[in-house]
Amino acid sequence: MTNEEEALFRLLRQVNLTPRASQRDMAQAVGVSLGRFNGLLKSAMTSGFIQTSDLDGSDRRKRVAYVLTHRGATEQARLTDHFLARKFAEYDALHAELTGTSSGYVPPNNRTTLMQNNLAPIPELYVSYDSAQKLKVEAGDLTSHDLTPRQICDLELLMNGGFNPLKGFLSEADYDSVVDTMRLTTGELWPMPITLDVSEDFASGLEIGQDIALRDQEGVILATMTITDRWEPNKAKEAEKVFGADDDAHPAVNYLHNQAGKIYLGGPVTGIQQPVHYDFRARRDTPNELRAYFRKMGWRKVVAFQTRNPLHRAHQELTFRAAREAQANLLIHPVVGLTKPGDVDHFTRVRCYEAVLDKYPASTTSMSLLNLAMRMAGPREAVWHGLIRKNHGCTHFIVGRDHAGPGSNSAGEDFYGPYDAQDLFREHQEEMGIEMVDFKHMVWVDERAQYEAIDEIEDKDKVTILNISGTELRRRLAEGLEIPEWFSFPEVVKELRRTKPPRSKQGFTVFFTGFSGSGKSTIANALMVKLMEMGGRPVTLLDGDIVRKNLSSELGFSKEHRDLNIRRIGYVASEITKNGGIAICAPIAPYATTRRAVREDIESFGAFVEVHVATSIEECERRDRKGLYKLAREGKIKEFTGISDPYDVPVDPELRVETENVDVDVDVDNCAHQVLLKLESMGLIAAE
Ligand code: PPS
Repeated sequence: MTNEEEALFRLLRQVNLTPRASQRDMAQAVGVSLGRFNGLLKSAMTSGFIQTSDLDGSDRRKRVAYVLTHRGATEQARLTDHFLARKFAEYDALHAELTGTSSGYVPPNNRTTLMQNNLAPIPELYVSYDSAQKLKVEAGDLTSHDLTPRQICDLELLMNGGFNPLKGFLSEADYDSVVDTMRLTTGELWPMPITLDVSEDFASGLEIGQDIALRDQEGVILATMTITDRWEPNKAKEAEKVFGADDDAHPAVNYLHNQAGKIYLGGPVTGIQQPVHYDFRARRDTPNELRAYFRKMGWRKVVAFQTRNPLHRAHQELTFRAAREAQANLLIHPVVGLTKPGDVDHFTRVRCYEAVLDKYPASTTSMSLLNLAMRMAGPREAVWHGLIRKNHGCTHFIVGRDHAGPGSNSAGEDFYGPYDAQDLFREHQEEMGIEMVDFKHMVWVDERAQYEAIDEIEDKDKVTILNISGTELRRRLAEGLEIPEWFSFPEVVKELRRTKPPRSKQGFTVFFTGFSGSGKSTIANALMVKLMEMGGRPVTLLDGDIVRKNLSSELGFSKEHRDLNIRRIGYVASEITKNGGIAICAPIAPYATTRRAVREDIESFGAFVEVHVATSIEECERRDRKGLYKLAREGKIKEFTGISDPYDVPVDPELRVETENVDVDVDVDNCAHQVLLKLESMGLIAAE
């Protein structure tokens, strides 16, 4: 770092800290004469790092404040790295002089090649409180982008240094490089594209060089971003390279194709404030807060355990063992941002984690919540998780079998090999500066009443080895069956039972789909009455026609409007399901992707039972109960499903009710009964 750079660093830092101070005070704080200070200030303003703004009239003496521009904030972050590097080098030299050995400190700009000290602060993208107040007011006039839940998670980790060395959403060149080589254009390892996807409409109104405000879902401005890049990505290529296959069965690929906007924006981010979390505040830590905690506790080595599931006894055993083997402390670092659709909600999980935390020896273990949006990208995800944990001050990371695996692809095979994640991590761990700890498969040995690693048991044929798989646990919970004490802690089981009562007491959604006139409404009505007769749970019918009179009265039948209509029905059904009721939906719902999105929304709260009322278009037209088919044929109704608009036949519905050659009005009881039998076989209804 040259003297010029150091002076600029001190100036930017001071302006960020005390934007309202007088020039004299600032010059003193920077440690230069007023004349030199003026020179520095002028040059920083010419370079676009600092700008002035009028203060309100109440303060008569000081009429301007100096604030960092977005460029200035980025430059400050860059110089901070350089400055720290120099200080570390000086410290190291002093340490060596005093002790004859190196201190182990490694300058930040070398940290991808050597083990990094985990306790030093890392750069964040936030500006000072004063600058933030000002920026926030100015950002009110900027074009705004309302962040999606996933983008909020990404932004939080960008701003707090969790995604260090990223300084914003990836530029096109960095994106290409990350997708192709897992590296930024600087050569630094970074496996996951962190991109800001927006709609074509929004992107077309922007210019390169423009600043935009990034808002959360309530409209609070969290950051600003200078747009340096705007491009249309090749999503199929991204899917292949990053997730291993362009297959919608992968949750992140599905997100990429069906939820993410068409255009990506790239550029540096200036952080104004952290996203607000009302839940478990005391359990959320930024990387620097965790580093400070480890410093304070004297934890030099820390093993992180990533999880998106509740912890049971085997997890407690394996995590503690891993920490003992590495002679380190343990950080339980669960993801509470976005995980795999269908996972146990994070409120329940955190209550479970807190119960398990008491089972570790005092002061050996801590827990912190990570607001990460997972991608389930297996090997790349493991490396990404490792870098994030390194940024959070951890030195070791537990990687298990099939780490962050997304399940099966559309051919029913696993996306990744069971040890691909471990292999990729091992290949890069030295460069990453965080060491992998193997995940041992722990099983209960009944005779010895203890957990042991399966590959260490020598008398396997003489002892009784017990284990309960995740699927089996879910089955037992769903059916209200016993969960033995050797498997989990009573407090954990109690929590899980509290939020996941047996299926016959949970809410669920029956989603009928089929052509107009197929008999959906008739069967749905009969089913509603039968379920109401049984009692126990409130039942709501969201019939296509009725919804269109109330909830969606302003909508037509374009693809966009139909999607909106179905998403609304899905939203209401998910709320009903979440609150323990039964929602029966009966729209046409012609698009498979929309039905799938609704399924995902609902499955986080309860079962989604898709029923295809499979009456052919010819039969529906022959019946033409409402006279609409005739009008559609005459061209008097446009975009009519099956006549002049598409219908994606459900490929794999829970139930297909054949109503061809059946008079639904007469046979409705039988049709509704088929649905009841299906519900019974899924455990959703049961005799008291
Ligand atoms: S969608 O596609 O799911 O949003 O449709 P939905 O809300 O179920 O509405 C379908 C009912 O609206 C009447 N209708 C039409 N259907 C299909 N295409 C066009 N263009 C159209 N215009 C009006 C029709 O009566 C449907 O009622 P059902 O109960 O399905 O017979």
